[in-house]
Amino acid sequence: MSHLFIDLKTPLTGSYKQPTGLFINNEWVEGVEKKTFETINPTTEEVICSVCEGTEADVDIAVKAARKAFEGAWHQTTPQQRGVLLFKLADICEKNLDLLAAVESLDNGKPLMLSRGDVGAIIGCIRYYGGWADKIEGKTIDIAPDMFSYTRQEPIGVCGQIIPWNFPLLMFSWKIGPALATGNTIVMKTAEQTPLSGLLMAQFIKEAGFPPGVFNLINGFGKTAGAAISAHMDIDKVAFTGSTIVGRTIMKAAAASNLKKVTLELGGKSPNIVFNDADIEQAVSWVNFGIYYNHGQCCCAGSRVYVQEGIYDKFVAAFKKRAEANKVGDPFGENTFQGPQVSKLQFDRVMGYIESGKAEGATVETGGSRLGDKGYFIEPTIFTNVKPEMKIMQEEIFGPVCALAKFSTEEEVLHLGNNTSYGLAAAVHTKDLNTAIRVSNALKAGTVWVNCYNMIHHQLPFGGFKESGIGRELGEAALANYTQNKSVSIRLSGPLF
Ligand code: TXE
Repeated sequence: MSHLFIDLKTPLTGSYKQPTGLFINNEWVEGVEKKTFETINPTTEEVICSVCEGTEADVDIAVKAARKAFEGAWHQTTPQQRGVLLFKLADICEKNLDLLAAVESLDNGKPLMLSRGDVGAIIGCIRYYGGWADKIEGKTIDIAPDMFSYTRQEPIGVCGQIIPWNFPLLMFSWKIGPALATGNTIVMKTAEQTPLSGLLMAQFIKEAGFPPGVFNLINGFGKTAGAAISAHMDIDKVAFTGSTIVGRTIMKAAAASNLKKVTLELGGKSPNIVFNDADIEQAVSWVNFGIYYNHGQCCCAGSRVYVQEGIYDKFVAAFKKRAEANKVGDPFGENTFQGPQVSKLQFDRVMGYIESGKAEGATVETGGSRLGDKGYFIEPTIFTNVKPEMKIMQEEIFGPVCALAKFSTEEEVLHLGNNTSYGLAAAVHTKDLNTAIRVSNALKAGTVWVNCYNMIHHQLPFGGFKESGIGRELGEAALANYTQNKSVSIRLSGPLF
């Protein structure tokens, strides 16, 4: 299997062994069709390496391994042992923090300081769900004197998990944590743009001592491996994070196959609202962080900014200055805040939105162009005078592009904020507690931040209202996605009726 590892280098850690195979039944294998695909460094536009490509036949083999583990070794494992394995995995991630962060930055383009934050977050998430493993409890329910009834929270079975490229490691941990804690087995597909960090995680899962077949990883494309997961007759549940359009496809495939359970975490166009009484300096920092964090490639990015008329001019001037101070460049460079977009396709998409904003008559306050001529870098861009019907105010751009508009009343901004098919996140900036609570309650979003942004935490449920998704990840809420209730009723001795 040595040909399924190659020597790669990162500027932070020097050389290391990168797995490139598919990970099935705790073994590294080539795909049945012996295909490979390249992963590109978005900073240099050069090929980093090739990895094996899995297709439908590989998904099928992985599902068989996952089914066997689910019925066998994993079923025999106690809840506490499952927790201990997750703690071990978190410890291994902690030991390899620099490597995981560097590989993430290499493959995805996110600055090292953000990758380090992501690795810290995955360690927290995996430990959190390790803690839940032996705390999944049913109830006894008294229905009649001669009956004894109780409920069990049982695992669902083999879970398909399809994840995107914007937070490869973080999405990995959000998916495996609750699934493994509750006793399920997994066939995961990572995103074709960013396969490398997931492969390291598979290696660490084996090192932690998880039995064969509990976790299986397929590198591959959506239309082949991803579609095979969502249509598979022996996968009991599919969890997906990605675009709304693919989310619909997955639901259709689930409905047309075995009605597997579906949870979806999809796109957003989140409103970030700044009232006249906000602390302007603070609000500017959070609005900047809300849209430019991870280069705008966040499902919950605060991409629609509404500023009240009393502070509008002052806010726009300060925000422009702040955005222009963001350091854009090499992810491994010191203090870099924004790296390249993940791929040529995403770069072109975002540039297309910038062109549409210009063509529709919005004002480019700053940015609006490519940065440099190598790597998929885009200037932090602010559009003002953006009308509600413009594409840049309506659609998810998924890049460092902020659409900003003025409002006068609370009623008006609530209408504007909620006037979207999405409902993932929202934020409000104000010093008035009444306004903060009233507006938070009225915003139709799964998460609302007050005087901050992007404050996601593994203890708090995260997910979408409306077309932003189905189900909640993180927190205790995520356990519900991976367990099913069984009611058991025992008739005690006594007369029959
Ligand atoms: O997403 P896709 P893309 C949004 C964002 C972005 C747009 C397109 O607006 O600009 O989506 O990005 C797999 N069956 N988000 O094209 O295609 C795919 O291989 C099964 C928001 O990259 O949805 C990858 O693993 N799976 C988002 C995953 O789906 C399929 C994060 C996501 O890719 C499939 C990413 C199919 N038919 C993009 N087609 C978020 N919510 O954070 C693709 N995939």
